[in-house]
Amino acid sequence: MATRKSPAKTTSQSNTSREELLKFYREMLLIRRFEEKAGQLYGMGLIGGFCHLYIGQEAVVVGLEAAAEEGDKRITSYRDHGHMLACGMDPKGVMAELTGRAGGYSRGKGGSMHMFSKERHFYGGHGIVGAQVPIGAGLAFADKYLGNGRVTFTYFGDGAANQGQVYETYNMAQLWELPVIFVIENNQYAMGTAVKRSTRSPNLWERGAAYGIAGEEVDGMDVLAVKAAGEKAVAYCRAGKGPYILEVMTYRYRGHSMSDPAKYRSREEVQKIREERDAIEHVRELILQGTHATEDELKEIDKEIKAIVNAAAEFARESPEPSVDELFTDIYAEAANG
Ligand SMILES: Cc1ncc(C[n+]2csc(CCOP(=O)(O)OP(=O)(O)O)c2C)c(N)n1
Ligand SMILES: [Mg+2]
Repeated sequence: MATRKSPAKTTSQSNTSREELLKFYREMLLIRRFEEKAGQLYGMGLIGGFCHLYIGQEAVVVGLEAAAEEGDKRITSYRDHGHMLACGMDPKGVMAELTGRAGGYSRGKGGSMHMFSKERHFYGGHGIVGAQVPIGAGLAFADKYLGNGRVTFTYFGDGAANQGQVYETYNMAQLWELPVIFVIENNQYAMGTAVKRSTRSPNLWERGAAYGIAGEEVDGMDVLAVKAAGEKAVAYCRAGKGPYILEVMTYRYRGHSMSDPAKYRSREEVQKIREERDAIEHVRELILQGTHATEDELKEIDKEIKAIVNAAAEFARESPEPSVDELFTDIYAEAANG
């Protein structure tokens, strides 16, 4: 990724209000602090199984959610905590699910990778790499059938972008002109495989051209650029022109999951991106340079966010484990007419 010389290069900066910058700052910080806390709880043995943190990628979901409207849908992989927080799910319910407690979104039975919210139109949380991509197109198919003008954000990683089912989905989505935005979160690595080691065609969004699908690359460390690209993609889909691909260039600071020895990259590489490209730091600079808020006001926001995250962790720890009867619930769906 190129080094950001100055925050002034941001495209849509002049149209950005104080309120919006502060909103982005708050939302990205909530994800970062929440994930740091999840990492701590994992270290304490309070979260079991796998836990994939989103630290470093915050601008992707926050920017795209700013382009979404009420009723639009989202679906993603196992790296899903940020997506849930950004679409308005309650941090308490998410943290309680991570810790396997009854107060969680799946009543403690799903964990990190299996959470859903009908109210917030969040369709998971999928542990099988790429599995959410055809499901995302299916959601968009339903919306097109119903003619409700909704758009589905279908997120997947650079590693998933090499999966066959992605291309079967591209074909059908373009054939049926489905209102789906395929968001490739290119964080440069799959589990430990760098993009350049897994593909000779590094521009992943360009693969849509084989199906006639439009798309573009976006700077995923710049929340304003992500929002602008998201608005363009949403307008395209809502106009009935079919699917759109956004390849959002980002970076994850932590390991693939909590149990990753990270031998495939150097500490210096991570440090350099944190120092030069961090998305939260970028917005912080814009706020301070534009005198939209003082250091003290930003510290107040940091405090508020920490309190929200601490309350979520407290709620999770106090919530009971699911009762044994829950073993037999949520297995079959109730038939709508029966
Ligand atoms: C079908 C399948 N194959 C392999 C795995 C193991 N696996 C889990 S995550 C992952 C890497 C995916 O990388 P990417 O799509 O770039 O997503 P990221 O983790 O970077 O968000 C792999 C190979 C899996 N869960 N499902
Ligand atoms: Mg990846």
